[in-house]
This record gives sequence, C-alpha cells and structure tokens, in this order.
Amino acid sequence: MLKTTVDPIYAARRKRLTQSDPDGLFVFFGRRSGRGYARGREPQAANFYYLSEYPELDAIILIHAGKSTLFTKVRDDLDEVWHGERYGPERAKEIFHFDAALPIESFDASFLSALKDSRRVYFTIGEDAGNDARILNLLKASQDARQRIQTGLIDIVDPRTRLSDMRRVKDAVEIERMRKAAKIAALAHTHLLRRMRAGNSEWDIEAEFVGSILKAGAEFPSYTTIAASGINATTLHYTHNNSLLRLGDLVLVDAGAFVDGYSSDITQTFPIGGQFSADQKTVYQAVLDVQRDVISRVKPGISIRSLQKHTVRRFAEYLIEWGHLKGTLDQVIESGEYRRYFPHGVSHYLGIDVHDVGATENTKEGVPLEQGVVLTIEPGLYFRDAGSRFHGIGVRIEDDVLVTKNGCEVLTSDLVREVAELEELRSRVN
Ligand SMILES: [Mn+2]
Repeated sequence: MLKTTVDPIYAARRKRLTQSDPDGLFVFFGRRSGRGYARGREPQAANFYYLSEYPELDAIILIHAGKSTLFTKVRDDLDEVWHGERYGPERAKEIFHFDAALPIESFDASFLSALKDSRRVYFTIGEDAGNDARILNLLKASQDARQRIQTGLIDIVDPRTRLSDMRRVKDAVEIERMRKAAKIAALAHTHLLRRMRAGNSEWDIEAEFVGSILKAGAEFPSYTTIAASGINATTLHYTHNNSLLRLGDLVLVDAGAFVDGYSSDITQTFPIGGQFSADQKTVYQAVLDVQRDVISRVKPGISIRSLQKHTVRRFAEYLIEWGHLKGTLDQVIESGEYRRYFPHGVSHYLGIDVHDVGATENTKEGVPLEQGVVLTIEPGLYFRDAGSRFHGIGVRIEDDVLVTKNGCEVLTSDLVREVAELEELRSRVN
C-alpha cells in the first residue's frame, strides 16, 4: 500500500541539515536492492529515512542551493508485476514534499552539474562500496576539469556528525512513534509473562513475541529475540533459543519492536515457575534497585558515561558484600574485575537504529543528555563461575526512557517489574 501523505517535517529536516552550508552539495543513498527472490521487508537506510520517509530501494536524495531533489525509478508496468506499485518521480515529488524528482538514470548528470558551483560534497564514504566508487569517479572527473580551469578542489565532508546531533534529540513526530514502539513491545512482553510456563520452549517465547508485535502493528522485531532460560541467560547475545523452559529456572527475554521506522528495546527476566528462589530473588532485586536508581538520575545535563560509572559503583558494592570480589570499592572498580559479572554498558541511545547514533564527541565526561533524547537503561548481572552461589543466574532489566525538562519519562512503564507483582502474576500461570 502506497502512502498518500507524509508529514512535512522531513522537508524541514532537510532544510535544517543543509542550511549550515548553503554552498554544500549533499548526497544520500537509499538502501540498495539485493539479489534474490522475495527478500522480505528490510528497513530503509537510516539517514535516508530520517530525511524523507521514502521507502523505495535504490533511490538517491541530492540537496543543493536550498533545493531537494529525489532520484527514483520511473513507473514500469512489467516490473511492477514482480515488485509492486512504485511511486514514480511525479507522485513521489508531491507526496514526499521534494522540490523536484527525476528518473534515477539522470543522477550522474545532475550531480556533475551541481558540482560546478559547490565547494564541498557531503557524502558518507565507507557504507557501500558501489556508492563510494560511483561518487568518487564522478568527483575525479570533475576535479580533473577544475584543475584545468583552476577553480579549486572540492572537499568531501561526512554529513553524519551533523545528522547524529540532529537524530540524538527526537522531535514530536519521532517521540510519538517511539511511544508506540515501546507500548507494543511492552504489551508483548507482558503477554509472555501471562502465558509461558515449564514445558514451553525458548522458541515458543520468540514465536509468541514476534506474533504479538506483528498483530499489534509492528513492521518486524527491531533485532533477533533473545530468549535465554537458565544458564543461557549468562550469554549476553544468546539467540539459539532452542532449550525447553525448566521449572526453577529464570528466563531472560530481550526483544523489541520496529514500528513506523522506530525501535524499542526491552529486557525482562522472570521465574519460569510461580516464585523466585532466594538466590534468584537476591540478584533480581539488586538489579532492579540499581535500575530504578539509575532511572531516577536521568535528566538533562547528566551523561550516559556518568550513569555507567554510577552503575559500576552500585554493582561493585553488591559484589563485595556477596563475597564475589575482594578489596576496597575503589580497588574493585579500578581493576575492572566487576566486568566478569557486569560486562556491558548500562545505556545506549535508541531511535531509528536500536543502538542509535548520537555520540559525536569523545570527551571524558561524555555528551550531556538533553530534553528529547531517548535511551535505554539496562543494568544486568551474570554469574557463570561454578564456585558462585549464584551460578547459572543471569538477570537484566531494560526500559526505554525519554529525557524530559527536569527528569525522564519511562516509555515502557506498562511492564511488571516488582518481585511481589511478578510472583503474583506468575503463580496464576503455573
Ligand atoms: Mn539495549
């Protein structure tokens, strides 16, 4: 089904991006079509999507002198029998608010002509070898001519720095979609809590989750579902999902939904039976306390780096108290030994990409959070050493959080997190 209207915000984003350099020539390639039969739904190239919402493959956006032009395939009855209806340049121009739209074949000539009065080309090298070769060849032809007529060289600039800054702070349209992505995934996670029991399997969890989000309107999962029961939960990127759920174990489910171009990213951990064991409860409660503590610290001005530091400190305290690490708090943090139990980051930006762009400055303090940033908060503890009283326990709790004026709003607040509530709900299933 083709779109008939698209929010004018995409045209506004193109303006905002390019007004910093009116003499620049900006080029963005859409996702390229691959070979093969009915390859399935895949997301559009993220920056291309952010600047247009145009869904077709092999399209190109060129922005020059305040004018945005879309290059796309013309209508073709025979080809559309195979791949479905196309917009074609005329319709695409109107619906997607471009100043002009041309057949894809005319890109090279238009690019060369625009190069004549440009000093800088904004283009991301290294994403696709075919696109690189095409642009570099066109540039070479143009540079040789410029040398002869002595009009100077053209600089190549990576547009991602500026785009990352823009994409880090979500606008109203994006926040609306992220709320929906969070809501749909949270409901699917809660559905698992109400359904899965001993005798079900990790693949049942994946199937139920994916089924729930698709029925609720998601395009696809935002990444491969991690359904990790028992000791499998101590492997961070476990995706085999081929074990049966056993009474007495915990199961860790890390799964998200991709909805209207935006990702959600949620982890919940719950007992397969009706109750946590005493040791499971100890670990779960510690992770939940740290998670709530970190969420309470999220506000403008704080950096993800400082949240990470705080998480490490809190977990190091628990690990010393439980006898898993020896030494003073500072020694344990300094030596990095805590990484055996908490090896990953507590947070990342979330948006079109699951690990969204946004970290543009490599300063020691990190980039301060601003109103409109969306990030995950996902502390976890994993015990793989046979000598530990917690051996085989892996717990991660992950919410999606929007930074507000004075604090933050949890977009995934529909999830059941407290031990008592979880046990109450789980005991009714088992
Ligand atoms: Mn995550």
